[in-house]
Amino acid sequence: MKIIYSQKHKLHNPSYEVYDMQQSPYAEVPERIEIIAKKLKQEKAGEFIAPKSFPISHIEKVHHKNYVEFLENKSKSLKKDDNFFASYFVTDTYAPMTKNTFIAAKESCDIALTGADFLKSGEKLIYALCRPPGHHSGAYNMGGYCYINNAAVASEYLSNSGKVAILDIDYHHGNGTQQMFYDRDDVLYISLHADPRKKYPYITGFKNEKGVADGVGYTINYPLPVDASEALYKKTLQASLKHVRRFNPLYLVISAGFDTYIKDPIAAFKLTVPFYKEIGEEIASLQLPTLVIQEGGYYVSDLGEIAWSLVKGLSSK
Ligand code: SP5
Ligand code: ZN
Repeated sequence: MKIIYSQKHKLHNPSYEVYDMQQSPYAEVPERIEIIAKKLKQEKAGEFIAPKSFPISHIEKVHHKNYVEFLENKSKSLKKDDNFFASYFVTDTYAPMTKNTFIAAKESCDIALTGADFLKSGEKLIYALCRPPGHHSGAYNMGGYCYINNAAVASEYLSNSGKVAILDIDYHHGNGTQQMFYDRDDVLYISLHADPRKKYPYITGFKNEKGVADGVGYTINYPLPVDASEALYKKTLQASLKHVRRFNPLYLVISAGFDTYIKDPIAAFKLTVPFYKEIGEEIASLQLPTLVIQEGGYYVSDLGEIAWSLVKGLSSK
């Protein structure tokens, strides 16, 4: 396995998020990636590789140019320690911008693209240690700790070689990713997530969202009870993998969120550390070249163990 990693994510470290006019500590902290990197290094899980820099044009295939320019220019115009909450090109109060937000988000996306390049050259398993995460960022918006949709940019890049399936196992629906591929039949988007009537992003991720035009049938949503058990999760995962098999993609992209963990502070699924190995084994049984993209997961001290458990499963075939 190759692990794509950079230190630059540390430059993005907002001081707070906002909910109902109340400030609370920012859950999406730099230690998240550091603890995963440390564990994977300790376990000799794979070779660590620094990202290459890709042209912005890759990003602008899924994000609108006006949005990307706003993100870059606004971010760079901020002063050190500013936390700026945009009022346009944004969907919620969970994505403050700071001076280095664009630099970190661009690097995070380069990590995903570097991983995608390795798949194109024949590697079978890549772990892209992306931070900030991406799946809530749409063509025109930041939101939910996300600024550039790493999984979507990488999938779009991979899709010029053949069909791509995206399996989103973050606790939250990947509204940005869904939107970007909603009318396409060459990129399958499947998501398992908490019931949006109760959990963020609240307005997308329902069963009846199945795609539009050519894309009908190529978006599949599995909303689950907010406190779903491992048994239910496993059954649902197996159902979703059947769709991946039938689609027969050239590449698989996993939006890997660890906020499905039983101790996650903002979520309530009941998944335990050993269960991530089972998730990995199920995914590995597809025998597809696989790019793992880091998304959420906020119980920081256990993220390394979770990632290592998943990797053991993914490496099992
Ligand atoms: C990538 C990812 O996992 N993004 C998740 C964004 C969801 N944010 C919702 C957080 C809700 C926390 N509620 C705080 C209430 C404080 N009183
Ligand atoms: Zn999440």
